[in-house]
Amino acid sequence: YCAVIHFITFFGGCIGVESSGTLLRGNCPMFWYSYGDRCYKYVATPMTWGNAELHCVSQNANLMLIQNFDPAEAFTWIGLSDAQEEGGWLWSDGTKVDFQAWDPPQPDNWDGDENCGNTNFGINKEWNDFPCRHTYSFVCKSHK
Ligand SMILES: [Ca+2]
Ligand SMILES: [Ca+2]
Repeated sequence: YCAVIHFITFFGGCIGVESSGTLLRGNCPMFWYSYGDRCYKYVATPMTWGNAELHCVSQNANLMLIQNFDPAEAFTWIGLSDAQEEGGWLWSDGTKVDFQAWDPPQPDNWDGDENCGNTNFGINKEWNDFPCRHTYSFVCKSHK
């Protein structure tokens, strides 16, 4: 969990650094940010959860897995879905869900129609389940 906080701090720093034109991108493609053994890209264009994941997959990536990541602190899709089995939350890259940060009483599957996860919800900027067809910004994550 600490690593997540460090990443947010790091990424915030990156944005400031990039505006001055000296960002070191490591081995990541242009417009991607390097952290550890991964590359990250923030996509401001709002898309449905499915289109967001497809956008990431088309670039050999997946939707971001972490809590609380967005320079604008707006609702942001994360790679979390229970579309396969109600209540059976999975990360889109196949990783086991061993850390969760739902904003209680979420996930509530409101109206039986909420199968995708977003972050920056509620006062603690945690997770909510929401209809997948809604469009939010998102972050892609890839291996180097
Ligand atoms: Ca659901
Ligand atoms: Ca919900």
